[in-house]
Formats: sequence, C-alpha cells, structure tokens
Amino acid sequence: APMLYPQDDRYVLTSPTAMPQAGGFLWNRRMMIQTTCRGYATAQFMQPEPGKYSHGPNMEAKSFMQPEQNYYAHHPGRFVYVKDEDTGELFSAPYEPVRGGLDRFAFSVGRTDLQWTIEKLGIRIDLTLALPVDDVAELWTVAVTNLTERARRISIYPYFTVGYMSWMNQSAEYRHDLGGIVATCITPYQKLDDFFKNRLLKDRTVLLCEQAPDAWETGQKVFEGEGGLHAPSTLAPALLPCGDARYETPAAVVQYRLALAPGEAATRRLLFGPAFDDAEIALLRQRYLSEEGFAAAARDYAAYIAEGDGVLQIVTPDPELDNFVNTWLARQVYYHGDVNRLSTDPQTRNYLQDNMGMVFVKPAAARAAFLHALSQQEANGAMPDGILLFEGAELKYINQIPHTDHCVWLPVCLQAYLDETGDSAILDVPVSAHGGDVKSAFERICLAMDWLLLRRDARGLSYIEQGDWCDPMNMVGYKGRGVSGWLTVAAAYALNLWADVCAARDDEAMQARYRDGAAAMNASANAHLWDGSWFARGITDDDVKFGVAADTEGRIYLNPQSWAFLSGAANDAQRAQMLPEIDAQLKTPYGVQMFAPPYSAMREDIGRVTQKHPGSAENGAVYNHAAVFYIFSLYTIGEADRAFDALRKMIPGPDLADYLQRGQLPVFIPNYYRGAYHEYPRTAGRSSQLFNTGTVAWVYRCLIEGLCGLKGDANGLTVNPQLPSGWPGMTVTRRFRGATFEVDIRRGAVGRVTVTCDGVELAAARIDKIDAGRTYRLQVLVP
Ligand code: CEZ
Repeated sequence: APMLYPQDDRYVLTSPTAMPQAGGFLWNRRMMIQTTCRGYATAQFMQPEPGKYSHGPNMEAKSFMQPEQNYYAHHPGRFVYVKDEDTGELFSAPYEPVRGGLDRFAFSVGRTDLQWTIEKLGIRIDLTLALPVDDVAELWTVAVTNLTERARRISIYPYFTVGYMSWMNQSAEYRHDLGGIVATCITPYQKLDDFFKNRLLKDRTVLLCEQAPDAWETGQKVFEGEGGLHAPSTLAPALLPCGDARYETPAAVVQYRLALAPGEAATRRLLFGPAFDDAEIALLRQRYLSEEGFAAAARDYAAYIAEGDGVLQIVTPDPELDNFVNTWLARQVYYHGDVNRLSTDPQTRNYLQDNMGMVFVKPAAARAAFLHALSQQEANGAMPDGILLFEGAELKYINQIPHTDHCVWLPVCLQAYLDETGDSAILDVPVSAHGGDVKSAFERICLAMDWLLLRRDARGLSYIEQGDWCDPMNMVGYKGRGVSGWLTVAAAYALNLWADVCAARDDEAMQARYRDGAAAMNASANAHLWDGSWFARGITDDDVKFGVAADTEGRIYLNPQSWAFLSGAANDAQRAQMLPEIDAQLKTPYGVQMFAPPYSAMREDIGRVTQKHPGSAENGAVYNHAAVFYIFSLYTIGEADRAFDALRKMIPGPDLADYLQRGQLPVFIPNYYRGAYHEYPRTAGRSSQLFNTGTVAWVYRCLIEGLCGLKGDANGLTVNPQLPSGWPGMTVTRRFRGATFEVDIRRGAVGRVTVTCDGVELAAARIDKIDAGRTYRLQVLVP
C-alpha cells in the first residue's frame, strides 16, 4: 500500500516515522486540538482567554500558536500502552512513547475525527478521537481486538498527559464517585486582581472512564519509575499502584485487564478535558460517556462541520487538488471564521480576512463581523490593531505594537462580501463607535480611506510606523519617517475598490476623491519606489530604499509587486519586467518565496524580521499568505498559468518526495513552507505545521474568482474561468445566492468565453436575476 493515500473523505498515513510531525486538527466552538501521527497533542480551550488542561513537564510560557513546534518524550500526548500479560511484552499506540516496530500503522485524518489503527503481537488497537460541539472534552474510543487463534490475557493502559499544572498547587486522585482521575490545580498568579479573575477558571483536568478501570496511577514520577516513559516501571507488576499525587506532577493513567477469546474485541470509552468542579464533571460524564452519548456527539459534530461546507466543488484533471478543495479547504476557512484562531483579540487584518473567507461559508457571520470591526474604529478613522471579541478582552502580544495597514482590509474584504451576496444594504447600517458616535458603515469606511490618504509623507508614500502587513518589519519607520512601499500600493488598491463602491452608489464626489487618491498613490509609488525592474519594499527612517537591486539580502519582495498589479501601479511594460524577475528570484518547487535572498543578520533599519532564521516565517519563507496575494493578483491580470502553478504548490504532494520534504498531510495549508531554497536546500519546503493563516480565505477567492471564474457582482454571476493551459476542462458545482450552478467548462474554438444556460446560448458571459432554489446547467466554452 502507498504510504499516504486518500480514502473517501479522509487521508491515511501508514508510517509513524516518515513524517513524524504530520498530524491533523479538530476544533469546536470552545477548543482546538492538534495531534501528530505519533500521539503528541496540543490542545487549547477558551475561558474566554486560551487555557490548557494538558501541560508540558515544566512551567510553560503563554504564547500564541507557534509554527514548527518540537515534540519530546514528555510532550503532552494521548497514548495507550498494551501489555501481553503472558509474556510481559509491551508496545504503545499510536506509536509513542514505546516506539519500536509495529506490524501495522495507519493514521487516518477525517473531517470530524482522527483515527489510528495499530497492530502488534497479534493485537489490534483502534483509537478514535472526536469532539462534541459545545463542550471542552476529548471523546476517546479505544477498541482492542485479539487477532490470533488463541485466548489472550492483556492489559491496556490509556496514559493521558496532565503535566505540570501549577507552581502553587497541584494534585490528583482517582474519584470513585465521579468514575475517573481528577487532577486539580490553582492557576498560578500574584496580582490581587487575578484572584477575582481566576475564580471561574476550569482548574481541573479529568480522565473519566465509562467502565471502572482495574487500577490506576495519578503521579507522573511513580508511574514512570526508573523505566522512564519508554518502559514505565509500574507496568511490570500485575496492577498499577493506585496512588495519589500531592503537590506532585499529576498523570492520568488507568489499567484495564482483558481476557479476549480468538477474534474477540473489547471497547473502552474515555473522556479527557478540563472542568470547573464536581458538578460539571458529573454532567460531562452523564452527557457523553456512553455509546449513545458518543454517537449523539458525533452526529451533532458532523452537523456542525457540515455548516462549513462552502459553495464550491470541483472535478479537474488534478484529483489531489480536487480532494483538497472539496474536502478540506472550506473546513479550514470555517475554522478561522468560526473561532477566530482561539483568540479574544484577533489582529484586525486577520479578523477581516478570516471573515472574508466566511463570506463563502456563513455570509451572515461575515456581515456581523465587518460591522463589529467597524464599531471599534477610532475617532480619526484609524482601525485599532486588534478587534476585541469579549467584554473585558485586552489587546495583547502583537496588538500592542502600532501597525498602519488595518484600514486597507476594510474595502478589500468587504468587496468579496458584496460580490457574493449583493447585500449593498450593509453599507447603510448605522454603526456606533467610541461611546455612541453613530455613522453608517459607508461613512466609516470613507473615514478609514481618508485616514490612509492622510497618513502619508511629503512624497505621498504611506508611513509604516512599527509594521504593516508584515508584523516583524518593526524598525523601518519607528522614528516616524519610514514608509512602506507595499502599503502605498495596497492603499491605492483599497481606494480604487472603494471608489467603485462609491460609483455604484452614484456618489460622484466620493468616487472622484478616492479614485484621485489612488492615482496619486500609484504615481508616488512609481516616482519613488520603482527600481528598474520591480518595486522597492520601502524607504527607512534614514531615507534608505530597500528591497532593491542593490541589496544583497532582501533584494526583491513579493508583496509590493502583487499589490502593484492589483492597484494598477504597474503598467503593461512594468509587468513584463516584474514577472520574469519574480520567476527567477522567488520561485521554488514549494511555492513563491516572500522575498529573497533571506537576511542572515539583523538590519536595524528593517527590524525583527531580519532576525528570524533565514527561510523561516517572514524571513524569506514561502509565506503562503503573501504567495496567495500574488496568485490573486495574477488572476486579475490574466496570468492563469503562473497563478495555477503557485496555487498548486500550496498543497503538499502528490508525489512522495514532495510529501516527505514538506512533512505534512494535504489536509490543511500551513502558514509557511521553509524558503531559503538556494541557501538551505535541505530544509526548504518544510511545513510550519501551523494551520492558522489568512491564506485560506484568499485561496477560496482565487478558486471562485480566478480558476473557476464564477464571481458574483451586484446583478448576478459573472463567468470567466481561467484554466491552466494544460487542462482540457473541468466541472464545477457552485452554490450562489440560493441557486445551484452545475458548470461544465471546456476549451473550444471560441474567441471569448461563451455560456449556454440550460441549452440556450447567452449574449454575455453572465447570469442575471438569479432564482434562489433553481439549478442552472451551464456549458462554458473558453478560448
Ligand atoms: O503572525 C502573522 C499575523 O497573524 O504574520 C503575518 C501577519 O500579516 C498576520 O496578521 C505576517 O507578518 O510576530 C511575528 O513575528 C509572527 O510572525 C506572527 O506575527 C505571525 C504568526 O506566524 C501567526 O501565527
């Protein structure tokens, strides 16, 4: 069997060692869990700030989700040790902590659960992890099957990491009354205020067992003994010691002794997660911990995930692309839009772009989010760095650093909403901000555009302060003079989009104001940033232009080029110069790098980005968010082949060498693949494994508007597919404004796109006055 293959709507990996970091993720409205194929797990839940219930072995720092995290023996995980009681032989599922040769290994990632099948010593272990919709709980099913012709006596020991919970107070014991292990802590704090804030935190971690175990252990050190996690000392005797933990690091491990006839199977269900008190623990148990409870949770969860199905299904000559688009892409878009990356103060640009994705999944949620964001606009038109989602939420981490791009995303993201829904009424919704100042959404966005026009230097270029889209570009303009080349053309693009909206409202004056503003910014970009064959990235506080041919590092950046295509700053002759430079300097087999060459040392006039490891993250990785801006821009200038080539490279595979190099399953798009293709070829292409990324909303837009060319506008659906030149055709099912479009796209001997709708050839390549509920059959011929 191949090492990696799709099976229905799942992906299966049959080696625990070929791609050790590869994993999958599940989420619900309150939590997220990412597990690797080998059993390590990272889980977070909202209360409402992100918290943990399964910890590392030492005090952990709190941070946002990070790329390329390492796993080690004591990393939090979910494991099941299996002991043959007759021979004493031991293995563990899914692979860690015992490791060693398994007879069979299959890690199967589904849209609604994660499964493993492991065989060794004639015993099969099937593990399933599922989540409910509205509670923080992992629902685990452990099935054990005797594959041999003889009766077997075995013990299984689910071992779930609790880890170092708190330096103030931590303990654990088995609670017969609740039917499981309960570890308890006090979230550590020092400020008096935190006492009052922390009172409602879920400071317990529980492992509840449907059937009472034969034995258990709750102390991490005792459990391991001198054997360590590879061969815990307490597994040798017949029974675990059944000890408690008193200001000792807790562990949750239970033992079931099973006597299995030939072919016989046994199933154990477990619930793992945080809880506030005994009453909540009892409730979780009652709600979920039974065959019916698990089945009901699975049904509800499947319905929840199905709400995120999106509006697009494709059949193309590239089945792996189809699989990703049809099974996984909308799911990742929905994850972003529904839980906002598990933060209470998403960065404004992330919030707006994640909700741009929601336009295709739950447009009503996108609408509410855009209005919510506008309600936090500042009096002068600026948008704050983050959008607070809960009463009492605070701007944290990067949101305490002034970035100047947030206003740009308003028209950019709203455009997708207007095209998809035609709901121009959103513009007239009154939005109250900063304590009662009421203005319509339209007026608020005009204010934001005015702010962009104002925050420019004498040359007409946009100030960057301590960052723009690029968070760590924090020292270009911290003295107050530096400007961003990308932001200048991005603002021009935003202004042009907004001028279109003004035009559609017959607001001639405002249209002219923003059209002129855009033209002025494009002119400034050309006057001060055009560097011969491409646009510079910016000009520092000390008047040094960077991202230019004279630079040995950071010579050409992708973002200013992409957005110059979008804004119209680049004319035809410039485009013809820029595209080959991008091909030559930025293209890699894993996608287009966000700049090159990467910085090898700090540039104090650029900032923190230059201190990241060369080829990682913003320091010249294939940063997919930047790559997808490029792809989107290519579709707007009719560069279908370049666009598709870069788009296809966002998805791992389909050949084995590519999978192994990226180390990731094709079930999500990560925020980056390592770049530094020429400097560090050994690591180039490696996935960050981080599935938080603004990329996916744009990938969706690229498919809708570019590849399939089935974009809405005020009156209906426009048809303009942009197939890569090697394709004879494709078919698309597109839901749009309540109707379904079955679209067959073929190449034909035509001079322009021609559309036949239910047998009738249309005068123009568009469908107006759409009937909700109707199914349209379109035959599309493209040149
Ligand atoms: O965050 C992303 C941001 O969420 O980086 C993008 C930015 O546009 C997104 O809004 C580009 O900078 O601070 C840092 O150095 C990190 O690089 C984070 O800002 C980065 C993380 O990868 C997101 O998880």
